[in-house]
Amino acid sequence: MSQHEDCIFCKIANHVIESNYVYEDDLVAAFRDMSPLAPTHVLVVPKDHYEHIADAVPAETIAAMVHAVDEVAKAEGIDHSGFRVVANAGDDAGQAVHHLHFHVLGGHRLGDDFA
Ligand code: DGP
Repeated sequence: MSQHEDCIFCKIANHVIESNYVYEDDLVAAFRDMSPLAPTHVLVVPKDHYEHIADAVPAETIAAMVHAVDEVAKAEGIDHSGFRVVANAGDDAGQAVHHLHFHVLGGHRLGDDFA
């Protein structure tokens, strides 16, 4: 396991700081975004630190993140109504937290933008 000392998502995913968790397994944690843009706005985060989706993320970790999206959608009751998954990477995408995360958004009719 490799975490970065100053990374907020490393701390939340590994329970150094507690959050509002929706799902967790050995590789990933999912918790509610602190500034929700939709009725469901959950972040799926690996426990190891990667900058973004193009940071040589192991296939096993990507698979765990996709599985977590499925679990979150079911737990939130949005698996049939629909949802959106967003992964910002780098400055032009406006990535604010430089630890890989999927936004899972749903619970109302999503617009053409992010949420
Ligand atoms: P992005 O722009 O893709 O890097 O989005 C980062 C998201 O993370 C943003 O929607 C707000 C959320 N966020 C930032 N810090 C925290 C935190 O400490 N706790 C929680 N729950 N969410 C956070």
